[in-house]
Amino acid sequence: MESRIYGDITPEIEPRVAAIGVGGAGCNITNDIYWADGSIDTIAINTDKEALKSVYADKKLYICKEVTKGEGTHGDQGLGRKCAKIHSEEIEKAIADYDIVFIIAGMGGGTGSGAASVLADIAQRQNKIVFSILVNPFSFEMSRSKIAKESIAQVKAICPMTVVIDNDKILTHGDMTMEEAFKAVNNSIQSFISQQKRKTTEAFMAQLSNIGETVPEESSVDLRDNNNGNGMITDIL
Ligand SMILES: Nc1nc2c(ncn2[C@@H]2O[C@H](COP(=O)(O)OP(=O)(O)OP(=O)(O)O)[C@@H](O)[C@H]2O)c(=O)[nH]1
Ligand SMILES: [Mg+2]
Repeated sequence: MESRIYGDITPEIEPRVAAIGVGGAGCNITNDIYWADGSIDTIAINTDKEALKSVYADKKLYICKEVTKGEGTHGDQGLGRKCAKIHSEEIEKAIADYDIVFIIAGMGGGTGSGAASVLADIAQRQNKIVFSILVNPFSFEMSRSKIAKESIAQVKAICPMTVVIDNDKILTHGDMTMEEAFKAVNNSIQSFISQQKRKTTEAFMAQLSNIGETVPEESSVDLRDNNNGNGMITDIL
């Protein structure tokens, strides 16, 4: 049986986890995580200066004063992508220290739609465990669905562990205002991330605890087992 020897690393080390919100929805959700779960670092990234000011996060990245003049992209995902690429070095530095990252973005606008795949690419290149949590706009936001569909496909092509949450789903839970609906979806995303963080950390620690021993190949933990077999995690609401 093939075996592997791991180096001399202390098994007590816990993985470092970050929730990275990009665009309005992504930053709103990381703001909620900032207040709810101190074990997850939060990074808020936006092209909209005022929106970025209004949220709390451990780190904030403003992308990009030269391009959007701080007003967001007004639905232009090409601009969102451009801004993320211009700031890719800053993004690389901001996320470098984490082992597990959750990229969170609302689809159908410009910033989250354009930047999410750039972020996923940077994180995958740094060999992290990367989850992407994407929010599909309400079906009544019709003009946004085409952009959303294209952007989701771009992220899925890069990040196998992508979760898509439909804002629409919450409408089946009864009458509520838009703000209440957003809050309900945001809460369920927040608790999904906490659960997923716990499961992935357990698998990470199990793998570390084998360090220094001879580990049979078959017993090594595949941290990517948390999906449903086809690379997608779905239906968290
Ligand atoms: N669940 C949830 N969805 C949101 C929230 N804010 C916006 N959305 C959804 O996300 C979609 C994208 O919106 P934003 O995230 O504001 O867009 P953006 O990425 O900032 O893009 P631009 O402002 O155009 O640069 C919207 O069409 C909404 O359906 C939120 O707080 N929670
Ligand atoms: Mg915005």
